[in-house]
Amino acid sequence: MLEELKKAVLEGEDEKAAELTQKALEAGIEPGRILNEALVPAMEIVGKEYEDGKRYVPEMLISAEAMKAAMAVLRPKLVESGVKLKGKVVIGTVEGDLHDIGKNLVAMMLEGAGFEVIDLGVEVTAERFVQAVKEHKPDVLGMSALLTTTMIHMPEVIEALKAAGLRERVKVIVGGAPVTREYAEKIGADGYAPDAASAVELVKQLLGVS
Ligand code: B12
Repeated sequence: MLEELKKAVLEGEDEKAAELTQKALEAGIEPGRILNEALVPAMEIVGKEYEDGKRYVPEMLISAEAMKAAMAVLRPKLVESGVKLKGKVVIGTVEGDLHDIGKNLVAMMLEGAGFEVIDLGVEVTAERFVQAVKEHKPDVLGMSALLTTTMIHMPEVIEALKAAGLRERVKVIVGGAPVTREYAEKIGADGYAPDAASAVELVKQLLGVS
């Protein structure tokens, strides 16, 4: 059943993925096993195939959607069963920016890798990012920007975290098409990743988990 679920995610069959997750739960398979033996490995393959140029963004998105459908069924059970997630990530697209396809992919791949993800959506102001860090106490804060006119809000968020005395409590990572590693360094972020698969690697590396 877990193999079948893995295949459904790989092939981007969202309804089937949700159904199989439900069946697996009904069959008494532990939620943690469903996550770690079907969903996470499927998303690892997706990430690898994307890195190797064997998959493109649309094919990655359909798998991410299937993963999301499965997670919707699994998440409450995971919480109940107290499975220890690898870490908590708050993510959002910065103020003035509506682009969320890449951010959603990053969020879904992180979830697929076993992290808890709190997605603040788009047009997130510095104030809301700071509020979310206070409220959720994440290990990592991720910001996405697709416009050269909105990426300038990233350093503002970092400054706002400093002003609130929260900067040391959270690792800040940034991404989005106009963002570069140099820019990330310049604004004092802890990391940058060019795509969703490497964002997962980056977060693992920053938190020292595998
Ligand atoms: C789709 C799209 C839109 C859609 C967005 C729909 C949505 N829900 O997201 C709509 C139509 C709404 C839109 C609107 C606009 N857009 Co637009 N849009 C695009 C387009 C075609 C694709 C973006 C995309 O989704 N790429 C696919 C994803 C998977 O890639 P990605 O976002 O880069 O994300 C990956 C990485 O960057 C990284 N990543 C992303 N976020 C994060 C975060 C972290 C923490 C990490 C580690 C990594 C990471 O991982 C992701 C996955 O691999 C781009 C062109 C392009 N080729 O980029 C223009 C583009 C970004 N848009 C552009 C513009 C100008 C606009 C508008 C201003 C147009 C207008 N005049 O109205 C508006 C602005 C609206 C606003 N206020 O935000 C310009 C930006 C120019 C610039 N340099 O600033 C671009 C580059 C097009 C162009 N060539 O002119 N757009």
